[in-house]
Amino acid sequence: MAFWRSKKNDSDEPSPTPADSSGAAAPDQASSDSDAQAAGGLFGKMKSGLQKTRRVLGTDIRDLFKAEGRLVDEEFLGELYARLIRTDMGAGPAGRIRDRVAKDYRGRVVQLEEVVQTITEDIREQLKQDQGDLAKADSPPTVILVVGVNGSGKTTSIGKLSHHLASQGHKLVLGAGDTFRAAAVEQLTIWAGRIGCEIVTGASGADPASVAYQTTEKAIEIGADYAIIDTAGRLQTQGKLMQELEKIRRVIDKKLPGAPHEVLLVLDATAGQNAISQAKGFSSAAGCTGIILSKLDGSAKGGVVLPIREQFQLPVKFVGLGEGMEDMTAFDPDTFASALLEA
Ligand SMILES: Nc1nc2c(ncn2[C@@H]2O[C@H](COP(=O)(O)OP(=O)(O)O)[C@@H](O)[C@H]2O)c(=O)[nH]1
Ligand SMILES: [Mg+2]
Repeated sequence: MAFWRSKKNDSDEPSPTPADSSGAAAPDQASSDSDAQAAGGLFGKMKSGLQKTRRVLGTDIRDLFKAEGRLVDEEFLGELYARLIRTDMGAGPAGRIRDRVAKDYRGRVVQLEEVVQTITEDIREQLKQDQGDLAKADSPPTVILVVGVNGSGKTTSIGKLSHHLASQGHKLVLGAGDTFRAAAVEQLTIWAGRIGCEIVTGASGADPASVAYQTTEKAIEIGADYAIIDTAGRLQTQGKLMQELEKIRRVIDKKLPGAPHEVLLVLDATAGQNAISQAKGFSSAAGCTGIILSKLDGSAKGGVVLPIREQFQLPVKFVGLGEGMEDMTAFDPDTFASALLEA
């Protein structure tokens, strides 16, 4: 998938996380991950980021089994379903997994590993998606707009994405479009300083659309590869917010026809099923093209990615796995499903 994968060869170790205070770096990934998944750093990172969800799902499912295996009957299927539901994957996806296990094994005594493999495969299939890569304009700059409710992780995700793009040698401009909160402008300015890239800010309370316009203009002027624009997550009403996002998109397109090339919706994984209602509010009005699922590391509800994929015609492009600069990876269904269930 996207560029993160290209790093897999040079990192068997978890990447250093300079700004990370969460202590979430994978401590014990070295031994068991290495064989089937040569993804190395990425797989380890995903696995440790999913620790909380893994603890719920993996432990729960393992608890269903005794050493001699378990008969797959209605009781077992009911218990399995209840445990899947606890990861916030929702009734649809959990029901499909249960039905698949029923179809494959009903009336048989099975071992844990067989069932885990079936569940992993099913999750993988449910998550299959096209267009997981970050969009790229035919000619630079690629303009990326980042939307989502307050606190979902927009600014932090922009920081992480920018850090990655900059470390690949790309030239960037950030746009501090959340002009309603002075702290938001400061926060993005700190990221720009860390990364060493340009930032366009407006005065406090300035028109966010004009900041977006100027950011696009700046990117063209200095020959940047990417312009990444932050937005406010809350106005007086949801309708006003959507109108504003619409206006931001319009002025960007006016400056650079066809832009923004990507509108990324940031959803907070710790919100579990509530992330779905957030997505409903944004996805159509804001013209979203992809999702960043943030804070997977802090969530035991990582299963929520299944209903997100099920209900929105939007690919999950990145997942946030911590607060540090390096704590984001491209989303890859295979890696995700394996990391979720592998012991
Ligand atoms: N653990 C963890 N924290 C995150 C992640 N992404 C963002 N945060 C934290 O969530 C809080 C809100 O993030 P922020 O980027 O300011 O959200 P915004 O209001 O949408 O811009 C901050 O304390 C971030 O450090 C993540 O992937 N993992
Ligand atoms: Mg912000």
